[in-house]
Amino acid sequence: MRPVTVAAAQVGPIALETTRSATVTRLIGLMQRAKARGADLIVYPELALTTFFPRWYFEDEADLDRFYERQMPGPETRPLFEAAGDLGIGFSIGYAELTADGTRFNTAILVDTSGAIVGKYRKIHLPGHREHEPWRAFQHLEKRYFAPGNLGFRVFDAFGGRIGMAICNDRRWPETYRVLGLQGAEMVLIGYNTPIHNPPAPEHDRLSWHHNEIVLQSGAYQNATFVVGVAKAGVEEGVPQMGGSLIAAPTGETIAQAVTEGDELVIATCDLDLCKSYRDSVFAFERHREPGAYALVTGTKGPVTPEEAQKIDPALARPDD
Ligand code: ING
Repeated sequence: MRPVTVAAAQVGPIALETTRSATVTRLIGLMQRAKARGADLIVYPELALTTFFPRWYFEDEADLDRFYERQMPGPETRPLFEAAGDLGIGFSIGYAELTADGTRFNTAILVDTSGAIVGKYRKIHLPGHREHEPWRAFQHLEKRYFAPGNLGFRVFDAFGGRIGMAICNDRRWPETYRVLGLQGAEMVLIGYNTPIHNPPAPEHDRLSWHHNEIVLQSGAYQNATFVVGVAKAGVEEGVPQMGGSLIAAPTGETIAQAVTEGDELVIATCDLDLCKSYRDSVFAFERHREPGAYALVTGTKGPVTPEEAQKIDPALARPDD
């Protein structure tokens, strides 16, 4: 048995004018409650220190700087690290990162019970658009405000197991989980900010919770890992964002789930040894995968014609005699 008690700390709306220190105080409150309920690790959402600012177009880039962290921990976030060290609990948190060379990333870190940063991830799948699109009820300018992550999908040995991280839109792409699964991930932590309305495809809106659940469950099952999905939820600056935070087991089942759209702890004790039941049988990658048949998966970004596909994977041109 290798139990890890994890708390998905769903966070309700954060207003534009809310100060970082007020938000950090709120996050520490959730941390204290999680510890009191036996959590070893608390997982906060994507961009958990500020409002989800990609919903607005900022003409003057100088107006963006206020949303990014230059240091982690910095003066306003250090109390979170100190609280974690005092309580003896680890945490993961998403935030907007501004690097010394001026690059902007949508980032998440993993901090162990000693308060040391033991993992960092920069969001690779950036959804939305780059240019201001006034027709939209609200913007989703992640392609404008962040660079694609440059650290790959990594795993980190901590909390007695192997932890992976991803952020929001990453959870919709099976490649995310497979790259982590191929490194032996046993628990994948994924914070998200998901507007319920998607202006280019309003017909999807009613399915927001369904899509969230199937991608987290399938990522867990198909890669023999626990998956912890954590929302920034509620109506934030007029934009409804879904909750639906949940913990999925390697069985593919949801084992704990949020029932509100506000601050809520979703807690489960996860025995990481449960991963073995799937990792050593139906998803014994080394026995059952056939990478020779997957050339198109990394051979092209978008769809290709059958002729182009045959150039990438000659097997597709073989006579089916
Ligand atoms: N948010 C959304 C997500 O992938 C989105 C973007 C919204 C995609 C609605 C599809 C439908 O959950 C972020 N921040 O990636």
